Amino acid sequence: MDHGKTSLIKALTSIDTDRLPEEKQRGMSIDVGFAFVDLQKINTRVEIIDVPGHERFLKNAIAGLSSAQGLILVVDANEGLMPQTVEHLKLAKSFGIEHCIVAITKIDRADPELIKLVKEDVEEFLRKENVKCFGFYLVSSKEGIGLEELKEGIAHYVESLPEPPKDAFFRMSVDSAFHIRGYGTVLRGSCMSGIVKEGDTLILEPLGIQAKVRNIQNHGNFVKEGKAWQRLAINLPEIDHKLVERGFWLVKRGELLKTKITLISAYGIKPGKEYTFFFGMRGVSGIPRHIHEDVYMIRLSQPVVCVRSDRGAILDSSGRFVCGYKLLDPNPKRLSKAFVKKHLHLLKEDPITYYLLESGVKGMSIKELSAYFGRAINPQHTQSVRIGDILYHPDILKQVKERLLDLIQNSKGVIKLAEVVSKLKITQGILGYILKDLRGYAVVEGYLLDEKSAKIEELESFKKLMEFMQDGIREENDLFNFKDVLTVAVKKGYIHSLGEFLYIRDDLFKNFVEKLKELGDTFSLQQAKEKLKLTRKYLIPLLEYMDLKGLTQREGNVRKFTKDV
Ligand SMILES: Nc1nc2c(ncn2[C@@H]2O[C@H](COP(=O)(O)OP(=O)(O)OP(=O)(O)O)[C@@H](O)[C@H]2O)c(=O)[nH]1
Ligand SMILES: [Mg+2]
Repeated sequence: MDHGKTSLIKALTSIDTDRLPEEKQRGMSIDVGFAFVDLQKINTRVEIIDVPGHERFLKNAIAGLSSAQGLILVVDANEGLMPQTVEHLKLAKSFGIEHCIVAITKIDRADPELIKLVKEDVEEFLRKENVKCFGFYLVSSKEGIGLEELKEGIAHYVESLPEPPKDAFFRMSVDSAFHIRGYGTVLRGSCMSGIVKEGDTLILEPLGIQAKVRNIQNHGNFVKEGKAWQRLAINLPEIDHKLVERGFWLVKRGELLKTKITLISAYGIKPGKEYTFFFGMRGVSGIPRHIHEDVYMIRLSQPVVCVRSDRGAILDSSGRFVCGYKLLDPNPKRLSKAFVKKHLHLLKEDPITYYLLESGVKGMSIKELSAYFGRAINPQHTQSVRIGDILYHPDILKQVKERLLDLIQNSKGVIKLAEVVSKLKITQGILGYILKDLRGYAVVEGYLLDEKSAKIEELESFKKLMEFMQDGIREENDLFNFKDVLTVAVKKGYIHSLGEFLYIRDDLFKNFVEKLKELGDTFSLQQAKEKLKLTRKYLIPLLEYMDLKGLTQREGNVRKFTKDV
């Protein structure tokens, strides 16, 4: 507090971020302020956020820090590190910033020895906090000392930071809304990820209000599109500005999810106590339930928009900073401690696999999985089985298959498919996938049969097939309607497949054999033809089938019976 943040931003950008009359009156920042500097050298506009130093306005400081990508730690050369400096750094860290540059201010009235000591102090503090420092700059906003060097330092710092991810969905953290005559409602905020264009349809969450983007500004200039890490003012005439609260989100329809239960990793919170969890600029109260080690399940009092790997600050009920959190699961589907504990390693190291396991037989659509991460997930980069647009964990499908086999065995080898679907709570898609390479089973009349053990005699189609075949040998073409039951009937010995696409009932076959036996031990083709009154088309395959079965043996022009049937 009072270390010269607002003065420094003004000296760097010519923008006074203390705009409120009360801020002027009291000579201190109360709310977060926004400025920018265009750094020609790196051809980049750098957004600069001023945060209030007074601890009473911690939530406003959080609003600023939550959307920052880097940090200029401002330390008064005469005062050195103060509790608020420490707290701001920890807050920034809780939002995932683990680097900074340091500006030591008011050097116009500090003695060089003191400056040296302060610098050493800060260095040690940053080392202890594991925060990488990109440089120290000694400045005086009053005298205009060191400002160019600081700008150079900022340019170098900004260039060292990663670019915003290109495939991330649009998400803006809204900090204020107002009405402008002739334009209507404008929502102002920080674009956290993605791109927004004129004409886009956006949703204001958590209210779920839809509105069309009329135009977009960045610091007073109209822009065709707004992108990650920019300050944006978006003209959305359809929204009533009075409904908007700080921390609301602007998103695109169907891309991100809204949730009230999350899994987080945090060190320093107590289960059962109430805390305020910051999701971007929005603080929502919630109660943690301890799961295992650093993992907690949080039930929030209001829905939030969040994605895997989001970070944020946690305050206690009296508004003091406690620690940061890292979001592990934006929408846990399995709330049992045992499940989370068992798969903790996956939850932390291989979240896609975890989410797929968690989704069980319901699986996850590609869209849903993408929402968990806030970016488009390519299903080919996941170890999953894709059925239609739904992804499943391979183990889940294996389990379903095992349970399916159990079901069939427990119901004497025959089970209705509809029953399988409802008992296992699976889709037709999964059933189809499993049946596709299930050997030794057949689907007949909507029943799934174990070809070995199933009793098929009661099936209507079996009865019809046997009736249809009572008069003699049949061709496969005529049996098309009985395809499924035919396979099982053949396997179970009710029907013989003679080859050449011909089929015969077992009793008729035996009958033919008996008749041929009446001809003696040997018989010729002609004798067989006359005895059985069959055309050559049917007779030859029948006799060859008998050879194949070992009933007869061909010797020149005659056949000999080898053994009794
Ligand atoms: N001598 C001197 N005074 C300065 C300098 N920078 C800021 N000040 C004075 O220090 C006081 C606090 O400056 P601010 O810029 O308001 O400090 P701040 O860090 O924004 O304070 P909070 O917003 O309350 O946290 C003001 O009276 C400034 O005039 C400087 O470089 N030299
Ligand atoms: Mg200030």
